Amino acid sequence: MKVVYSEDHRLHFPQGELYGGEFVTPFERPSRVEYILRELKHRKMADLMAPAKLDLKSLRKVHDREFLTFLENAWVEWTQAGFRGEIIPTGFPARGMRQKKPRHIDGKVGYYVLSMETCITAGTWDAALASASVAQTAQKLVAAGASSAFALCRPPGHHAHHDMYGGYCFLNNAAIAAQGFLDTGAKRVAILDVDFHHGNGTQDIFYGRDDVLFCSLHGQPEDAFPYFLGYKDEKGSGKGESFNINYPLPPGAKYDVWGAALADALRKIRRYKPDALVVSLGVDTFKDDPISFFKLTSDDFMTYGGAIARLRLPSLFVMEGGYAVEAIGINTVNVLEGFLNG
Ligand code: SP5
Ligand code: ZN
Repeated sequence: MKVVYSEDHRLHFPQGELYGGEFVTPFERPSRVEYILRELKHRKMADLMAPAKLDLKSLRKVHDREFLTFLENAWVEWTQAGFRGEIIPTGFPARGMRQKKPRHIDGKVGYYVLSMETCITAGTWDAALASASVAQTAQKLVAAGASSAFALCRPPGHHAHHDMYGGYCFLNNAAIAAQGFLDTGAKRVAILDVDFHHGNGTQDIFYGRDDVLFCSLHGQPEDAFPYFLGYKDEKGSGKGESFNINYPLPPGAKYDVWGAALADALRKIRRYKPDALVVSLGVDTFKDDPISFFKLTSDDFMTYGGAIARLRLPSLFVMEGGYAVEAIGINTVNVLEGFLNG
């Protein structure tokens, strides 16, 4: 399988993540990618390729122009304001307050962020651009006729809205790829989000549209990040009505429960008759993941890779989460191998 990868992911590595009132080493760390690469090489599945320069067209269809400008300039504005730490805001446009973008950078960050664990650093913008270009290059390989490709993206993307970042995500790589398929001739694209967390950003971006079917399996929002989106009754709006499908699942869910939800999602995707499939591939559904509560085993990842393959669709896998780092390579590559054998 073609694997698109850029070393520039290393430009993004915050010193800290706010977790339980402490600053800890971020769960979303550069070594994640190294474990995946090592396992791909070990199984002789690392047909590596560097990304081409990002074509901004699909990016601008998915993200707000002012939001992109904010991300690009945030670090300079933050340091010019005299701040010495990594970028974490202190105030937010909470319920009942005005949703207007302030002038001061601290306020602007509060306006554009959706969760405070995600720091911006000097290298974040370049790493996010590289990650988006990885997704876009892999998408073009599939659009040009490859039956599948793996975009080894870091930082991840599925929590990034049209105009918000957070949940370790800045640019929505899967959404950029889906838009890329539409821009290169596809009529309909399905996105299957199997990361433990709800793909709130992807949902937001395509909520009013019928040319992208979005299906997400995730920890139910009553108990799991991102907490404020991901309920079953979020079905899309306007002509997007019924093209957004959420499968919120309870703590402790094993493959019997998770796999049944997947089977339902695969049926809906088949019925939609998409021209291409984008898989938001997070392996934080693993039983030993440090921040999640599903109980999938390493074998389960192989099993569901095979189930996805039986859709027989041109398929792009886009890396999202997964924080049990010693197992992240095995679990991720199990999905890809299950797919190739499926
Ligand atoms: C891409 C991705 O997987 N982003 C995840 C972002 C999660 N950030 C907040 C984590 C809060 C975890 N709280 C869990 C308590 C577990 N004991
Ligand atoms: Zn996740």
